[in-house]
Amino acid sequence: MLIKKPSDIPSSEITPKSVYMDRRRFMTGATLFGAALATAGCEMVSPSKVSANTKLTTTKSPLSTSETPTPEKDITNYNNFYEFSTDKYGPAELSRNFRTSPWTVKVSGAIKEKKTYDVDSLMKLASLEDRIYRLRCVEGWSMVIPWVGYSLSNLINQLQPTSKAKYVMFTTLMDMGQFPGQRSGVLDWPYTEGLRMDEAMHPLTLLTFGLYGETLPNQDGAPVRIVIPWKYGFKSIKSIVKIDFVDYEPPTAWNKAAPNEYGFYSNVNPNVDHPRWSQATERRIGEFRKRPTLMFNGYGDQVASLYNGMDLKKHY
Ligand SMILES: Nc1nc2c(c(=O)[nH]1)N[C@H]1C(S)=C(S)[C@@H](COP(=O)(O)O)O[C@H]1N2
Ligand SMILES: [Mo]
Repeated sequence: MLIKKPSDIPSSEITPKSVYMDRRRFMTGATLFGAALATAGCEMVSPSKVSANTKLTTTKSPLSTSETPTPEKDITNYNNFYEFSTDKYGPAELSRNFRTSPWTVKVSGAIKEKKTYDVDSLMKLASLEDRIYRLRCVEGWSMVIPWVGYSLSNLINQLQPTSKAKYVMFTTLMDMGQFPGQRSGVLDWPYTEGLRMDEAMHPLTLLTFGLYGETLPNQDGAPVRIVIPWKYGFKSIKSIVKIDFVDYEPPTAWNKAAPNEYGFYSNVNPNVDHPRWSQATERRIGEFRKRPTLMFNGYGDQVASLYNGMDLKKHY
């Protein structure tokens, strides 16, 4: 976000179809190749990411938008995931061999009992829902994404936070070997994010394991991420290994990098401009004409009351 002046990304700049079609074809080929070897009894080659395309059993959610989801090829080829690359088209390629198994998530801090979940058991903690949410990137583009997950409140309730739990802090995996971006100083790694307790408990806040009915592609934050649809996309932290309950406002990656540009709250707000560009409009990926950006990304009816009495220009 510091790198490119992002407000205007014409949809023509999204990877030309031929490029990802080729990539697709290549991946299908690789999978078939791997399958053939497996049949022949060779254990050496593991074709990339069988686990990234596992079908999930889900139910529909009344919290979904009725808007048409952005095509999967855009959601999975146009990414912000700086641990892999600051180039939007980089993560799809660079994350291909990312290891999401085994994967554990540590929960600690002001809760009844510290715990380490295997991600598979974490996924089974509540029933998975299809949640179609708008995602508004602070750079000025947006998508509609059919996530799969359950409200984070399900986990939090099970953990029984104590009265000292005022905020929740999330941390992404630190692993320079797998994340080439972590060898650069573009952000202070590991990426961290945070929510106030009432925000974390809000039913819209989704502990997310999949999209388009399958487990998360690596570039979208496999195996588990958070999605907070009324906040700018960078709050929706990917590939989480730690959830901590604390009594202070947690440091967050983008706030540390540019505090005057990215606040802790980062609620989508068309009336508060980024210092370097307007936030009044956005470009929905795949569309030509810009749309007006909606207060709280259109989720105001559900979340505005969380901020009663707060000056949202000050708490940007
Ligand atoms: N760990 C981590 N989480 C991250 C990011 C990142 O660079 N690292 N980018 C954020 C930003 S800026 C956005 S817009 C969304 C993009 O999610 P998507 O690529 O699945 O659409 O992820 C967010 N979560
Ligand atoms: Mo973003």
